[in-house]
Amino acid sequence: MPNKAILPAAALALASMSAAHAADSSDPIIIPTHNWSSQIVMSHVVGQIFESMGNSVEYVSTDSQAVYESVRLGDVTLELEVWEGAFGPAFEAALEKGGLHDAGDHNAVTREDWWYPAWTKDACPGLPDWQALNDCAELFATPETGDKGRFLGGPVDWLKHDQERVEALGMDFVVVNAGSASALWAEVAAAERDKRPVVIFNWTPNFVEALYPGEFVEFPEYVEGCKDDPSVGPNPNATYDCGNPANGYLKKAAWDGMPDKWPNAYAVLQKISFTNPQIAEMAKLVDIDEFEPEDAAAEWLEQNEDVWKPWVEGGA
Ligand code: TMO
Repeated sequence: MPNKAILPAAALALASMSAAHAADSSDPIIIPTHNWSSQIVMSHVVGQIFESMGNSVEYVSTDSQAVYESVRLGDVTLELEVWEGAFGPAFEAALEKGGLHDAGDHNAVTREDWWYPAWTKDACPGLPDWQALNDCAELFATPETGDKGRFLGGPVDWLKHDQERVEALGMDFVVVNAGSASALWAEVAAAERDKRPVVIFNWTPNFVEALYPGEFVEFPEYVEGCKDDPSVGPNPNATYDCGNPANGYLKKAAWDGMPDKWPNAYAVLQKISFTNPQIAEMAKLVDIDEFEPEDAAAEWLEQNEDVWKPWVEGGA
């Protein structure tokens, strides 16, 4: 115990020198971006942190499911937002094949599911229960969906399996996929004028919660196996007969070659951990304040030096 404190000064100096001399490759770190705002801004936030350390960075727009294969193969270097609900299965499949690894969790709790703005509950007071929603299906009917309710889901690459869920639970809803995240917010804004009931796909952390109070629909609780084992969940003959995890993880993933090729950037990646309010703020800078993603990132970095500078300067 006492000896531990008396490390020779020379050994200490040597240890810190060798850490400083393990230089990052001058090849660009390749950061994939997707089709929702917090992920795009966070990618630029982290890219700009890497640049502040002398690294070069490239951004590539990538499909949010296929990206796990790209990280595994080293075509892109990392992924900053692995949402359990949307990407847990793709991430875990790539983990099993090998080539990428879990680079740690953000200090955030995520949820991705069917959601409605508060006024919807005035028309359908049994909410947030999913069976109450189903009993109100005709309130959500449109010419496009006949006498069934319309659920506006996210872009198809988020693979939410909403249609399978509707069938597994025998719901009177039709799933329509939005072409982009902004189409989801436009739907809520249009419905607000006459307080029309709507149910859309939404998630947290997001900027939406600051703009529109609302709630997630409570489906049968997510349990392990519900998405791939028919016997799990209330319908013994169907998969996807449950909601998404209500307390999902948000992880970082990295290519297995990153620690050797960019040791300093990798050390920072391991320390990076954003919270729900920080992630919501990143989305807000784009979706409400209308910054371009790279400017939103610069703004966020300027306002949050106390958060990220210690990751770069703090040493071990
Ligand atoms: C993956 N997402 C946050 C859009 O649900």
